Amino acid sequence: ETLRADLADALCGDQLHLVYQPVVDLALRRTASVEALLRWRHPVYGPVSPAEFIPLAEESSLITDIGRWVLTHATAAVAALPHPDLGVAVNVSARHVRSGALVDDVLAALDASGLPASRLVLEITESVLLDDGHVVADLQLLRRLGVRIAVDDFGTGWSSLAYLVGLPIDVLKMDRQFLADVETDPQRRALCASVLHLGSSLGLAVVVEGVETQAELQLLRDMGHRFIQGFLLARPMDVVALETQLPGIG
Ligand code: G
Ligand code: G
Ligand code: MN
Ligand code: NA
Repeated sequence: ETLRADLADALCGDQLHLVYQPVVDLALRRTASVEALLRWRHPVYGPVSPAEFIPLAEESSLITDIGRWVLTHATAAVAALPHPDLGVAVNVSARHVRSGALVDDVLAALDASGLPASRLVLEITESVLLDDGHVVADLQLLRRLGVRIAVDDFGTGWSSLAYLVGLPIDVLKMDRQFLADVETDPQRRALCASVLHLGSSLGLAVVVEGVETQAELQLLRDMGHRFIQGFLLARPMDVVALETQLPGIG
């Protein structure tokens, strides 16, 4: 496909950039971290969504090059901000984790940027954790260095919940589908509360994704919930806005 060939060019040129969406800590009333989200301005087609081009990149080792680019740029951008405690989360594709290159790529990005490992979060999807081989060992190594591991889109995949226990993870990002109808449907609300409870009782931080309405926010507050991300609080923003427009900080 032509789009895939164009993507290789995009990496060399200046067509890729990152935007950053705040994750807000309701207890401390401030932004705890930002999630780096990749954007591609195609010279002919204009903006192309990562939902479209990441799967193309995943068909080849191009995804590893892209992942390395994102790690390098996101850590450098956040290290340069006047916010010494702000974390940054980077989405890592399954293929990049499985390639075996992730540990070296993360260490290189931390080294080049000077960002402390404790400020970096790697977002992986739950299926990656079911792998045999080096994946779990690599994630364990990164965690020992202080990097945090988050399970993205939690609850949309797979399998049993039992896999959560004993795996090298720190954060659950609850998929926004768990917010559907929580305001009106007591069963949906109970399901959402159960997921939050499960995470916290396992000692994990839980981030609720996709908070769009004041009613959802109030419900989460009433449940005593702490970390949220969503258009209601902040849209993904460019690196310049990060300096001055973070909820509770800028
Ligand atoms: O930001 P947006 O909603 O357009 O993202 C769409 C999808 O693309 C999401 O699943 C998101 O996790 C993924 N995505 C965004 N940025 C990156 C990235 O830098 N690397 C990877 N692997 N996926 C990304
Ligand atoms: O798969 P992942 O969780 O990485 O995807 C993150 C994507 O979710 C980002 O591309 C971001 O644009 C999108 N997103 C963030 N907040 C909201 C929200 O409140 N509503 C919706 N519909 N999408 C959101
Ligand atoms: Mn994510
Ligand atoms: Na997600």
